[in-house]
Amino acid sequence: MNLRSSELFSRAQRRIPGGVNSPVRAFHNVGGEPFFVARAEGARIWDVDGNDYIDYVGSWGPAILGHAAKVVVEAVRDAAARGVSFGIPNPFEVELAELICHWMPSIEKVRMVNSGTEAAMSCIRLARGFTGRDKIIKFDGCYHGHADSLLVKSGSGALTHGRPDSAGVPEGFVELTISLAFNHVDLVRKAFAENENEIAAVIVEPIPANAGLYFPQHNFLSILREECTRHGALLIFDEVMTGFRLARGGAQEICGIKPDLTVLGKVIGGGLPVGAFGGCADIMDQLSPNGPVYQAGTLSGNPLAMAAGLAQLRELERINAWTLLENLGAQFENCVREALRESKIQTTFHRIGSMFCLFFAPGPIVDLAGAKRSDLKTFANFFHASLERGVYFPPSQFETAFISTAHTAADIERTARVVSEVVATLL
Ligand code: KE4
Repeated sequence: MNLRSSELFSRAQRRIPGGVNSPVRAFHNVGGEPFFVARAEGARIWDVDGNDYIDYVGSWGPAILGHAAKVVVEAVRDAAARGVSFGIPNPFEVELAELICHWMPSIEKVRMVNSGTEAAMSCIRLARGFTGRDKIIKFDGCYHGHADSLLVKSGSGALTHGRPDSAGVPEGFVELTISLAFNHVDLVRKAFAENENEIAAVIVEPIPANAGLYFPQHNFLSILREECTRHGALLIFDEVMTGFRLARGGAQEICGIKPDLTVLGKVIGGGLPVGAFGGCADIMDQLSPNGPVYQAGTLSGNPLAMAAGLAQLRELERINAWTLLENLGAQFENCVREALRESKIQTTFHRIGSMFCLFFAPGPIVDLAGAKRSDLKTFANFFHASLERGVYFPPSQFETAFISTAHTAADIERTARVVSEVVATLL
């Protein structure tokens, strides 16, 4: 038993709901108590009990360069010495906005906020204000943060804790949100037909990664694009996880589809609290102060977060991180598939770039229903056995793991050995 973490957790539970500031950290999906981190560097984290782990959570995505990346730490240190918050326009905001618009051409204007939740929530309000319509379509298992209108059949922690529809969300809010099975084109067409001229937007994770990781099938995303255009609804890509990770231009660069609005977060803040949303100028100009859609934030465009995000994104480009991440991801996939080859356990391994998920369920898995076939008890045993061997995967079957540019071939080979050892114990 890790005494220090356990002591901290019992204290935390007295003053913090569930002992955590975000539910998925509580290990409820895998059982046991969370460890407390002492420090992290590169692909490694050290807990307060003296254990160290190869980290495949990476702060749930932001640590794409690994932890405590030199360029990010120095940028934050330099910015902090000149003041940590102003509430006044600062040059970093302009530089980051210009970089985002350059890398993601569908974004002509962008507004900074402080989390992915805030970005998605604001995007929905903007879509409703721009179209004058109230209803939105989302997809079962996709997670867009915890704004009321989006906590309907959500993924990530809501799914992990078996409450995809949260308490406290008024029925009236939920009635305006239509949640459909991902990859089911017929349901999308039916929803538009039954709600003609009422759908403000379709919001989607282009690569769903909050119910584990699975992929759009048979031109699903291009059909969403066509249907939105045909019916005068806005297409919103939630790229909080995929943005600037899967490619310099995110998932939309890979699939070649131009959404009307994009939600961003995680990587663009270098680990500091940042979200953003952007898109066509004529839509974004509906936002206050020039337009009628109100949205604001004391810490939006905070100089430290902007400096961290700029440093991280510029470093990604300098080292051509996307090629490195694809190579590391491909090596990881080869090693893990080899490790699983002899196993009798039913697993389905999905990877795209530096994002991966090992389902303890038979394939194919193309939507939430498929992900929910997973054997959660076997996943929990896999998680803990891997942790005991120094490998930290996300503490939920309904999450996606991340490789950073700080992971080495040796880390990956060691991880594959651990996976091979662990699955042999799972019979
Ligand atoms: P935040 O409010 O947590 O910054 O972002 C919400 C969000 C929006 N959209 C997507 C696609 C997301 O994945 C997220 C947040 N991701 C989860 C991990 N699956 C955050 C982890 C947590 O809730 O602690």
